[in-house]
Amino acid sequence: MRRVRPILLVWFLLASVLVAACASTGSPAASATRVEVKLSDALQIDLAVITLKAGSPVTFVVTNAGAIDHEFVIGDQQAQDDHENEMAAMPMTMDEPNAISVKAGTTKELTYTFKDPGTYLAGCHVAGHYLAGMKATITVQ
Ligand SMILES: [Cu+2]
Repeated sequence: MRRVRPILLVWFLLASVLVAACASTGSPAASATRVEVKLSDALQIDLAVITLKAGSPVTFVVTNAGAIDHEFVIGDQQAQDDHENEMAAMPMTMDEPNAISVKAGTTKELTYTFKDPGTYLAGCHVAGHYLAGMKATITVQ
């Protein structure tokens, strides 16, 4: 007479899995969208996602797959031009809120929040790289 209905058991198991999944993403850092980025010696910046949302943090996980150092600088055209001029005046890469230098063969993270929708660029300003086309377009909605 007494039987556990299989459908209830399935729902219970599903609920347990969901609760476990949510519990593991509790910290604020983990709630940022993560975007894989690859920098290469072919002077390319490959972003896994190029359309992002304004107002929420994005963590760029940037891997330098090359044998030389590169940079990952986020910003609008003006910010890229400014950074290009800075690097021309003093070719020393520094980490800033919108920029990281990534040594050959390493991976580094940069968390950034785009405040306003628009078209942005990611660029590398190691001497000659940006002008040679080491940039990518990011659309923020
Ligand atoms: Cu570069």
